[in-house]
Amino acid sequence: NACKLMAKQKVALECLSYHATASSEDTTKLCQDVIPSAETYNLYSFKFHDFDLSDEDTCRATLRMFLECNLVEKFHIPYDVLCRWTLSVKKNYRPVKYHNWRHALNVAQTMFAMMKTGKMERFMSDLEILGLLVACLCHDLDHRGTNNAFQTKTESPLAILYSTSTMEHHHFDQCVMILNSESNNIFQALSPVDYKCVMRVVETAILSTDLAMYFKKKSKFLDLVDNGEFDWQSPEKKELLCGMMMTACDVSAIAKPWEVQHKVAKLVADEFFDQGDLEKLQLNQQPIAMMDREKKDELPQMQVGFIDMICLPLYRVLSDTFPWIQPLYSGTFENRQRWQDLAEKV
Ligand code: 5BB
Ligand code: ZN
Repeated sequence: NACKLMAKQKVALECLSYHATASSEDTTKLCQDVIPSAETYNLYSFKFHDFDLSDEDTCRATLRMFLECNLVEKFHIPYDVLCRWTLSVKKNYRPVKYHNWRHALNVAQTMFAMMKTGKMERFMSDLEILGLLVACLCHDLDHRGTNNAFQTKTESPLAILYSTSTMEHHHFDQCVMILNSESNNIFQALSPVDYKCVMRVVETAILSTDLAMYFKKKSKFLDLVDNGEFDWQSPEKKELLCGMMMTACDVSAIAKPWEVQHKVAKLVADEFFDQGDLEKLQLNQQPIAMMDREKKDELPQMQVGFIDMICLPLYRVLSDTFPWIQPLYSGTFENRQRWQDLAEKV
C-alpha cells in the first residue's frame, strides 16, 4: 500500500508537469465559432476520417456531435464549459503517432454514426449516449504510445498503481481529473443520481477498451445473442452491449475505405515500432514481430490476423443483431481482401 501511494505520487507529479487546461483565448474563440453542419464533416457516415480537418475543425466536429444529439440542451451543459472541456481533453492527448486526439475523435465519431445511422440510439437512454460519447473522447487520454505489457515490463509507476488494465485505469483517471475542475465539468448541472450514473457508464466503457476485457465480454455477449436476446435493458446486458460497442468503435479504422485504412495502419505500425525501439534500447529485449521494424514485411499478414481474430467476429455478431451497422462489417471484409492480396505478394 505504501508502494501504491508512492506510485500515485509519482504519476501525479508526472501528470502535473504535463497536465494542461484549455487557455481562455482558445475557449473564447471556439465559443464564438459558428459550428458547421454534421454534413460538412460527414459525421453520419461510417467513412468519416479526419485527414482534411484542422485542429480547430476537430473541436468544432466534436461540438457538432453533442449538439446533434441535443445533449447540450437536455443536460444543461453550459456552452463555454463544453468548449473548454473539449479543448482540455484535446490538450491532454500526447503527440504520439496513433493513440492521439485524432484517434479519440474518430472513435467518438464511429459511436455517433452507430447511434444515428446505425440506429442504436433506440436502445440507449440520453444519459448513456452522453456517457458513451464522453468515454470515446476520453478513452485513451495521456496515452504514451506504449501498451500495458510495456508498463509492466518497465515497472512504471502506472503499472504499480494498476496491475491489470493499467493504461485504461489511467485514461479514466485523466478523464475524472479534467471533470474535477469546475470550469471543465460538463456534468455540473446533473442531479447527484444522474452524475453517479453517467460516471459509471464512462468508467465501464473506458475500462472495456482493454482488449483483455473484450475477450471476456465477447463470450458472454455471444451466449445472449445465441439465445435470441433482443431486450438489452437490464444493467448487465447494457454493460456488455456498451463494452462491445466501445471495442467496435476503437478498432473502426479497420472498416474505413482502403486509402484511409492503409494510412492509419501505417500510423499504428509506426507507434508499435517506436515501442519496439524502446524495448531494444531501454530493456535490451527483442521486441515481438509486431513491434519490430525489421519485420515490416509481415504487416499485411498481421492485419489479416487482426481482422480474422478480432474485427470480423466482432462486427459479424454486432451486425447480425443490429443490421444497420453492417457497413462496419463489409468495410472490414473488403480491407481483408486488400491486405490478403498484399500478403501474398511478399
Ligand atoms: C492484437 C492483440 N495484441 C495483444 C497482440 C497483437 N494482436 S494482432 O495480432 O491482432 C495485431 C493487431 C497485430 C498487428 C497489428 O497492427 C500492425 C500495424 C494489429 C492492429 N491493432 N492493427 C490495427 O490496425 C489496429 Br487499429 C490495432 C489496434 C491497436 C490498438 C489495440 C487496442 C485494441 C483495443 C480493443
Ligand atoms: Zn483507442
